[in-house]
Amino acid sequence: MTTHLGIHGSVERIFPPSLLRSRLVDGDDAPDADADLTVSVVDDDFDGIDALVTFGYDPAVLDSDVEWIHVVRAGYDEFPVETLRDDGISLTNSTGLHGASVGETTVGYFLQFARGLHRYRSDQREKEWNPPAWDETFTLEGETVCVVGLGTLGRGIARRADALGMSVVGVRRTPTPVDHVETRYGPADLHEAVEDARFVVLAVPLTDDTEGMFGAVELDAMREDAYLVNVARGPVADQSALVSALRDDAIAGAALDVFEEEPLPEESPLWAFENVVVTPHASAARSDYPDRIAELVGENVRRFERGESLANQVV
Ligand code: NDP
Ligand code: 7N6
Repeated sequence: MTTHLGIHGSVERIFPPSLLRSRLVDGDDAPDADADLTVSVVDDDFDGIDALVTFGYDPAVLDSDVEWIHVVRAGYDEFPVETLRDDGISLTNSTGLHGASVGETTVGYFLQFARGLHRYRSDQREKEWNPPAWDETFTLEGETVCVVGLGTLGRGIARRADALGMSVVGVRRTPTPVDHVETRYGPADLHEAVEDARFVVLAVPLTDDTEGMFGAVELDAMREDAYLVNVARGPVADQSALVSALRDDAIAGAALDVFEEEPLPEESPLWAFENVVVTPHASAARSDYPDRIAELVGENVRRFERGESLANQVV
């Protein structure tokens, strides 16, 4: 069987598509079997393409012969899952790759706030020597984090927070225990889950159930000295409710990697808060990302050619 794999130009948002092409054609992850694989970088012409690796969704796939789409992200909220199902197009995602990167970035946010590092960096720019007030710093050890969503991201965060001596509680739908998480709450008990935490981390996919799940009421349930971290998707939190909570000092601060609109518009009030750390949807970035995608896609090409079920299959 010959598979014509297209790598969509939108992948460039994360890494050069040609890098993935060379890894799939010549690298260790090149499907070996009796595969006859051709790989090309494509834009909007899917003529002759059987499988597409992409960052974004292009409706032109519906008028093509593409049978399988792989999205190079864990989040597939921009993809019309039901339409793809109806059209018999398989969709796979890249969950499983981001536990270490997002886990490390998230404990980095915690450390920044606890030890005041974000302030010293700003002071350095102004050449100002400002030691902290006696009551401005704290240690993570002994503090509690509530991780909302306990999949790849949530577990990566929980493991690292536990290693720093923090207590970890978490929220997921499934009532089974998770390593490094002392107490699991269901989504209906979100308020109770967050009320004792010094940090609340959003790590759920964007779905009908999670859109706006963290709004004014949930922010109000947080401690006044607590920080919100969003590494999920912007619309999971109500951004204007968050700005109000920050203006009213109802919470201590926030670290935000994702926003309702990206890039974050210049006029957003979020840029100006000293106690808000803005990162440009960068928490999962790592230079070996193309290798990890090649591993996943290479394995799925082997399965695709054998007619087996695909890894990370959404539909
Ligand atoms: P997973 O599928 O591995 O985990 C999702 C978790 O969310 C599961 O524990 C699931 O619960 C839980 N969940 C889903 N719906 C609800 C709900 N209504 N209430 C409570 N918990 C819920 O996904 P990943 O960890 O790989 O990724 C999660 C999301 O994070 C992605 O969809 C993406 O949007 C975002 N992301 C952002 C990145 C970034 O760069 N900032 C990088 C990677 C991902 P259960 O275990 O019960 O099924
Ligand atoms: C880029 C990851 C996801 O959903 O939003 C992230 O996986 C992007 C490295």
